[in-house]
Amino acid sequence: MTQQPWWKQSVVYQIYPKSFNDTTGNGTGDIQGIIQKLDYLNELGVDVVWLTPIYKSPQRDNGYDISDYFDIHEEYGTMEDFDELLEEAHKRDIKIIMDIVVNHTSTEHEWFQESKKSKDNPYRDYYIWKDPVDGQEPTNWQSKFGGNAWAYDAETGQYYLHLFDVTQADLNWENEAVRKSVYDMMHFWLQKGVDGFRLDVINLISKDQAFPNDYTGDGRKFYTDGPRVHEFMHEMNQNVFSQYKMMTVGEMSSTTIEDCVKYTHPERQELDQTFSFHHLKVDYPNGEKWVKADFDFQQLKDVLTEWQVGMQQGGGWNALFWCNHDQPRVVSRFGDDENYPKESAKMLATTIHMMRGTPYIYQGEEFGMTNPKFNRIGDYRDVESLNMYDIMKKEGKSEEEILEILKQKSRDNSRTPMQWNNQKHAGFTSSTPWIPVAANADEVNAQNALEDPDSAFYHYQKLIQLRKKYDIMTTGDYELILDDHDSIFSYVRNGDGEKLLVINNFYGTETQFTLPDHVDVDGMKSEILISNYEDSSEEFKSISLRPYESIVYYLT
Ligand code: TEU
Repeated sequence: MTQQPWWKQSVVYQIYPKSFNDTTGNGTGDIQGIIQKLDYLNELGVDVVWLTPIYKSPQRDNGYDISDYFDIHEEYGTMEDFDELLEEAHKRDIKIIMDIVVNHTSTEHEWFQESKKSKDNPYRDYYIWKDPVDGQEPTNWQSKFGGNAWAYDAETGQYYLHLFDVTQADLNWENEAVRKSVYDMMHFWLQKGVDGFRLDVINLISKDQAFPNDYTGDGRKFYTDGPRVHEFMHEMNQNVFSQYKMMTVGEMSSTTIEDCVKYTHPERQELDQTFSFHHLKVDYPNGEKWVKADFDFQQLKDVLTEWQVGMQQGGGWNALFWCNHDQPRVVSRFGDDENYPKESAKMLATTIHMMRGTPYIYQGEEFGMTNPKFNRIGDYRDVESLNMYDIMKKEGKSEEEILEILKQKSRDNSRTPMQWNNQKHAGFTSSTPWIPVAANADEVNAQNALEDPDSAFYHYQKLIQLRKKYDIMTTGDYELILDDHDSIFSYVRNGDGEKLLVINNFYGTETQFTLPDHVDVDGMKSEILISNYEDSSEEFKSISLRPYESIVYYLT
């Protein structure tokens, strides 16, 4: 086949170090814990590991609040541990990508400490400071974690912008010195030998310099894919990325297809891949996250399809994912973690891995970890969840109602400790973990999955192997079929004289699949590449699908 960039045929595994594996017995995961599990990742077959932030940080937002970009958070280990991890991973042909958080820093970062000292401090312009307007916040923009996005500093009489927590101050990307400092930091990690970056909320770095009030929304239209963002991304590419063999994936908050095509079109030299989140808002009625709601299946198909087709036509490249450390567990969200945990976990894996893009697996997803369903507010740790708890309390919601919402929506749903085995604390730690282990750890764990040839783990392993063998998984064009079927998500990947026919039943009831006439399969032979029932039908034109049944046919 035509030569593809290596990262198009790769599968990435996301590690949230805090919850992965604790070797020191302090209840928090660490770098040595990751090294211990590299053989496990090798068995799964992933090509790349993305580490969420391991830098020095006060941990208000679990490391997305960085106080020193050149040092390792002490609970995770030392720079020597990191160097060892890099070496051990590379020995096994596993690449490591770092999480780069440069929309903001912790207010404990030296730059901010200097910046807040006085209006004429050389670092003042590293951040976004504004005078009060009528004795109030400079704009009505809202923080993503709740409340106004400006915080007042009494000493200098100005406000600083924080789109996230009050301890996460936004950097001023208009300032060239900021950009230069960021590029220098990136070179430091790349020269160590890391293989790429995941760039946190990178589409929020360019703010509308008029700083207008937003009378119809929360302010995001004035900084999302902002005025100079593509210029900054190209500059970053020229100053840094283009000088290394590496991959880049940008996390894009509330973005558009048009912008993501721009970010990832090879000729524009910005980024390689983008994460977008619209398919994960199908259980946010009217865009509202903090309510309990079922997901809208038709919307899920429509949104994913729009992105598949739009990015393909524009020449861009998607990062494919269901789960990360900010999202609830997919088997609890779009599957059935009680009645069909295995079937639905595998079906969801197939649905996303067979699409056009680079798939990401979030730790524990590979053996079907579920939401923990915490019953007490005391079990939650996430700054966003705790802020929203207070806000919902003030709005007059009952404790019970709030807990039901958090059970479905909290970011902590994916942050509970990795369930390695059925020993105490799921084998994650020898002491009390920083956040409770989910109650189903005795059943749902890596060891059980490894011992069961029919587990989701081996299904993921197979999907990864198939990607290496069938180029059409990377190159085929995506076409949705049975567009408005109320329980089947089916699509075709079209290649040159070959096709993948992907059929997924998204519900726990039987349903009938009939291949539409317009799909031209005349004279084609079929072979089942992967399915989640032992005896799936060889005949693909008309199939009676069982609960959550998922089949992929290779047609030539
Ligand atoms: O998340 C960006 C982001 O906007 C979300 O996914 C966020 O969790 C959501 O809007 C809350 O409703 C990234 C990181 O992945 C997240 O963990 C950080 O908290 C955030 O940036 C700030 O660095």
